[in-house]
Amino acid sequence: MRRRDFVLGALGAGLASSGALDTLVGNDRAAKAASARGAIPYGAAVRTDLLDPELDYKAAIIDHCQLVVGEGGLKWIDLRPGQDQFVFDQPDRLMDFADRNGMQMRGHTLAWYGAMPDWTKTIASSAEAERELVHHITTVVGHYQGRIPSWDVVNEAIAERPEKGSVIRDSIWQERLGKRYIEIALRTAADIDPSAQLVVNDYNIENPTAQCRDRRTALLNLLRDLKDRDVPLHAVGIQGHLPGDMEIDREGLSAFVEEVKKMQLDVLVTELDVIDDKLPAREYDRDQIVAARARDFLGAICEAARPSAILTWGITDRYTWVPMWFKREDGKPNRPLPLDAECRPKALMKVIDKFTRAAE
Ligand code: 9MR
Repeated sequence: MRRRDFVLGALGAGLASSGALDTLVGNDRAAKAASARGAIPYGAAVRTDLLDPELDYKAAIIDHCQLVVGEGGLKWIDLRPGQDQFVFDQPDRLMDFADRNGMQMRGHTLAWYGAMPDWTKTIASSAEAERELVHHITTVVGHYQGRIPSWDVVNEAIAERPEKGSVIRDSIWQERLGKRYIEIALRTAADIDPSAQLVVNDYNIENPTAQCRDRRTALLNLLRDLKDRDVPLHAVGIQGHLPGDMEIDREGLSAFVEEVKKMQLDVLVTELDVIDDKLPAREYDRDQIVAARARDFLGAICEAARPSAILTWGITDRYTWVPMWFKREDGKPNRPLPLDAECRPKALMKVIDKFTRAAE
């Protein structure tokens, strides 16, 4: 995939059994249907500090992406080393890079349980939590007002294993404010930048397991509740950290997206990669399975709706979070992303290309 003439405004608005012929035909149709309505912007999570020292990395981003998102930088731990500090250097540099190269930047993320600086543990009361959350979102969304068209406002709000009574994941926000924190975050972001696409972003909803099914149900209930109460919300982000050794629940995922569409919400793929620690050692075989998983995943989504963007969590296997949690036992490097460690396109890039490129 090469950089294409592209209307960036689009954002606002055989190895595995999955390689079976009928699946491929179905996915081809889904890819065509999605792309026939114009190209879908593609983007990747970026390690901003490496753009300058690693020229081939920088070139790969420029060459392939219409969107960027900081892999870090806008997380509380990066932005808020102290309670009175906001350190915008890194995201400002990424914004600059995006501007200079005709790309748009997504914002990740405003309210999450993870990557929180220690001082936030001292937030004691619900009033203090609300004050901090509102102050943070007002300042950060305000800093980029009109320049970040899409925000992951709330990240990973659904409990790992949702059970009756505890469907929302523990976090400082949930502990102090209950699930009201989600509404507070969305309303504040909408007040500060009414033009931004506000996204609730989550993962682990795509496999044929009871856990994924329960997580889909919990997420749909959350979205419905927010919509019923007119809380400003525009889209759901499906992260897509796909376990390479598991099938995609195509039916379950398509049905989920159908429901999202009925609520007049958009869908984005925000963090696609394929966790390959359990896949065969041979690179060719592994890359084919990785590509097939992504094809099933994107096919199931695109059959139900056209995503407003597709982003991978990183672009080259040289820089990926995957080995932090999913190192391979044979010591071989992970290959979860569209480009290999030398920034050469792999089978996964072809799949992404097929789903994102406008029909010629
Ligand atoms: O890839 C990110 C890694 O470099 C960070 O150390 C980690 C904590 O900030 O977050 C990783 O990104 C996560 C993203 O923010 C939310 N979804 C899951 C991603 C992978 O863990």
